Amino acid sequence: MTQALVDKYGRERVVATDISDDPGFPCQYEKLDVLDRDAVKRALQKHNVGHFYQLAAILSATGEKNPALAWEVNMKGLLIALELSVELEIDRLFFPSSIAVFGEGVDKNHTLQDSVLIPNSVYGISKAAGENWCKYYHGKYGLDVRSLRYPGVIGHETLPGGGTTDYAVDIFYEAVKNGHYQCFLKADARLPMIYMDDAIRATVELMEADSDKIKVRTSYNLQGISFSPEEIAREIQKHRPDFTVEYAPDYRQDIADSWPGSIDDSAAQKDWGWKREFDLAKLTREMYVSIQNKLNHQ
Ligand code: AKB
Repeated sequence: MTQALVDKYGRERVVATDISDDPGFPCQYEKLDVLDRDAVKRALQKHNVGHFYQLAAILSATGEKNPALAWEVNMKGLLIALELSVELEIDRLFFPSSIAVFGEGVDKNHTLQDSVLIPNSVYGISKAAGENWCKYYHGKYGLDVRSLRYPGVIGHETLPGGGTTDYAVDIFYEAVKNGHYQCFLKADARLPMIYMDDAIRATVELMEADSDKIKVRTSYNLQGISFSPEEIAREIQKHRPDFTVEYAPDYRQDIADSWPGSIDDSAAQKDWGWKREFDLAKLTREMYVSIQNKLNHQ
């Protein structure tokens, strides 16, 4: 994400933050805890921030292990961002939501934009509440806050961090390294996913769109490609024919069972022109070859 923003705006106009020491961002850097309101305010003022991407979150699987922490980080982090955006008159704020907002009572295929939100995970509850906070701040204070319901995001640069869809990244590392993967979801657990490049492009396109085009102020459904572990394994076998997978579903299967298999993103297509570029074959090729190169050069 940071690299895409640097490519677009230049390194002197982008500031990345993290709770740890600078992991090597290609731009200006601030070490920052998103729950420290004063520190966030100082950083926003110091850099005169116009577009604020508040991406920090505890994901679904980690959230189930530590619900209080997930609620604290996901909700308090957002509320601080919303309050400061109004106070400092930030032009635009981005909030990452998720397919995890969906749970009971929805069609599992092509889940509609306006479907009921009854999530089963703490992560999903925090995202559903967060979306409504965004809509509230837009309505009450005119804050230009925008959001996407991300599917599982698959990329080769960053290692996954505590999500249910993480298997779809792990599987590539294990395929390249060992030719074998033990999957924590069932073979047929079909979920919506998206390749990192498409996810980043969607985010930047949403943030760049004219304000009058943004009709959804909760969060836009974003669909990339839906597949199951056995489908992606078959695709990986085109690159490594001896690749094998065994299935040992754990508590993450319950989370996956509560999520849709695909979501309908026609509102994003219509309102601001969203269109995905990566299908399963292209995603698999990019992931497999990039991880192979990365591991060969270590
Ligand atoms: C997760 O698995 O928790 C995330 C998500 C779908 O939001 N990747």
